[in-house]
Amino acid sequence: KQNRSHSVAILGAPFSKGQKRRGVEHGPKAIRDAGLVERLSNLDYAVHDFGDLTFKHLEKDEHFMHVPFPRTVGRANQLLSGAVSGAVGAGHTCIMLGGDHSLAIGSVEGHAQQCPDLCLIWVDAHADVNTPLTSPSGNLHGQSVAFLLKDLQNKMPEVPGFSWMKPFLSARDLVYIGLRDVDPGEHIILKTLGIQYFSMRDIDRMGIQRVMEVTLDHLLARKRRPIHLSFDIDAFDPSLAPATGTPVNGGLTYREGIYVTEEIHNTGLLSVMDVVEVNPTLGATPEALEATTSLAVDVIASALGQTREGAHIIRKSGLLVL
Ligand code: 6HN
Ligand code: MN
Ligand code: MN
Ligand code: MN
Repeated sequence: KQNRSHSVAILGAPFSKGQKRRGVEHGPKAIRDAGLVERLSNLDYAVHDFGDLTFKHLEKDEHFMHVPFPRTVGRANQLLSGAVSGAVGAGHTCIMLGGDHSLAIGSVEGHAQQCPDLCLIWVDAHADVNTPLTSPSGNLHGQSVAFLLKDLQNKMPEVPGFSWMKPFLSARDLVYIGLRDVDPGEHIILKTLGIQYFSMRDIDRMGIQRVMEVTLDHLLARKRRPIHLSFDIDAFDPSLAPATGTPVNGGLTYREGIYVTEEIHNTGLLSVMDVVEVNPTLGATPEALEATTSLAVDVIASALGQTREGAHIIRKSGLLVL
């Protein structure tokens, strides 16, 4: 069950133009500084840190409707898509460090180039499934899923910067966990497409154990297939992850969040994980920032097999050294 034969690729994506608050582009450095590589090396992975991608801000990038920086966001995601596809193609389990959540467009798209049958678990306070027409803010980090879903194709205008991709994901290949701030247009989409989601109310009602059972059954019962886990740090309660741009009260506890990643690890199917929306400039104190970044490292380590019960590796000889 332990998937330790795989090597892990870390891809930094210092990008913030999918929303209006600066600072989230420093997420990759902050998460690395919290000790990510060392923690994963301690789990006995070969860790390949590919460093940060270099994103260009395009000079001429007029709003599309009320959506800012469409070409800059589109281009960044095109670049990221290639990088994720390359890392997965080379046999790595890929950890993408954001950056804002618009980056999931390129991350999931690149993953799908290698694994067309992937399924997507979206852990977030938000559904990020607005279209440019339903979006109250215009921000592309609240629209990522709408770019991925085949089922929304005829509801999506042609956004400049995104002609390099086509939607490929079916609504039944997606499950949300942690929702508690869903816009009216998003709620219509969730309901009309019949998307499986677990709001914080559902977690209160069912418990996180049952939520994960139904989630994994929904996605994997017919066929075992690669999992893309897109983890927005704002899924956690703001008391645990304060350094983020759109905090919403009443989020996941530490134990609920870690249970989600433990269960995903136990499938042996995690293929790509995004960790996004860590904004180091929004930590009110150094402690608030440290809490957020060390939580990000904890969920990554847990998704890659760090256990709470402890573990041991049986060496060649098969003998335990006591
Ligand atoms: N995120 N639903 C709001 C919007 O602007 O569309 C918030 C989106 C937040 C996005 O946290 O990744
Ligand atoms: Mn999000
Ligand atoms: Mn969010
Ligand atoms: Mn809102």
